[in-house]
Amino acid sequence: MSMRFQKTTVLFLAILTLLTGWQLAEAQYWVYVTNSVEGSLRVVDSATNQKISSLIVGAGAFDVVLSPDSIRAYVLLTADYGSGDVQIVKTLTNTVQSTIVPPTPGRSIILSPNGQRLYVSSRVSGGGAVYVYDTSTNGLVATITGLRDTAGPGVFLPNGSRLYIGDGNAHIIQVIDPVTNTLLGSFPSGGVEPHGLAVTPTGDTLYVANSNSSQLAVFDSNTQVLRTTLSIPTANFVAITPDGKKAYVTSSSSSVSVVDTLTNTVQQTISLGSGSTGIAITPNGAFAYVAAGLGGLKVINTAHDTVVATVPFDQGLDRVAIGVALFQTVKIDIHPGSFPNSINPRSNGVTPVAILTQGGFDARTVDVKTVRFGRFGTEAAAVQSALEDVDRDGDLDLILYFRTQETGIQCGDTSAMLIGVTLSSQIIEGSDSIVTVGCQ
Ligand SMILES: [Ca+2]
Ligand SMILES: [Ca+2]
Repeated sequence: MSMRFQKTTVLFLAILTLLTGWQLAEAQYWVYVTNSVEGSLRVVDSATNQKISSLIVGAGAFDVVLSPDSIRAYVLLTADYGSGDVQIVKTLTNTVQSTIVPPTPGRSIILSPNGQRLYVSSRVSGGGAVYVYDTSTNGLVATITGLRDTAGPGVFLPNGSRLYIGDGNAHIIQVIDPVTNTLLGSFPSGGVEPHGLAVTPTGDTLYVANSNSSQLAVFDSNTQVLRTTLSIPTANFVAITPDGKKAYVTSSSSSVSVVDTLTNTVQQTISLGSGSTGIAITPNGAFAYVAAGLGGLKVINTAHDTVVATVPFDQGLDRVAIGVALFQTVKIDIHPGSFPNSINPRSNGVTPVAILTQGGFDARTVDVKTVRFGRFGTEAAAVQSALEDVDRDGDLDLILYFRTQETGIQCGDTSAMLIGVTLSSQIIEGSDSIVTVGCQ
């Protein structure tokens, strides 16, 4: 077992333990983007719009959905470019945990709102099928048959009572009962080649992007009656703000259309300079993240509908999903002010570690009794602490002292970790390099 794996596993367990009894502050999000050519799942921190990690999950990495607790990401290696399998990624450790291999290759994935069922749509001889998996066991629990042809992207009603899946060849939306896992019927998609689907948070309205006829169709989601259609060039995907007031529609042309969901009219078009596919909106409604092909990941501020940032990528992006960041990375300094950070694992003394106030993080907000420091960030509790301006930049930092014998640090270790919780229940994590001495 590698050191890195041990560390991440222990960190994961430690944070799961910390999660019990603490509510997470929802200030920071992680934005997941896929790239089918590179076969990667990349993570961007919404607080800084910087790339924080990358994981190769396999060729054809396409659809990405997150579990409601943000602990797992499901990535489909779409049958068009890859194996059609689903990779299950543990988000805290950024590792592939397991793989679902559907009986026939997957073409889209949809997670039930409670996260308990994963639906994998597929093409089978003579039609389409949807495989239903129990996410606690990753076992196949049902196969829904009788679909017309290509089972395309889908969406659940927020209460989980219906699943709609588009069929881009027959131009229909198929209606599935997720309780009995049976196909109830279908209705015309309101245009040609339905692609992205979205439902308002109240569950009243279903939006269908018909890409080939450049139409956004608006349905009453309960009666499936077509209310109206809007003209949107090569409409691709739709995302709706958490307050239900606006729908953002991506397009193979170079703009995103903003639809007022009350009047169902296009309020604004935002120019991106390149075509766009996947889109997701942060849970607080503040930003829309758009996969804009080779133009990178575009960040739209939803208050004034302008592009406020671009995260560049070497390869074109395909899909976007957004989850709550499970911890915030903070800057720590072992042996403040000195470098390298020498630690003698046999010492009976204490090791000072500073948590620095910087980049919008205030070290005074750390709940000292929750902090642990050592090999995995789970070991030593502080025996003493103080607020001091350790780095002399004019603000107070937190300095903590740990008994070196309690840190679990071993000869040859090259880094140590600190994990804690703030008074507002945000989990923080920081690491710094070390050099072990006195080991001969
Ligand atoms: Ca230092
Ligand atoms: Ca300071």
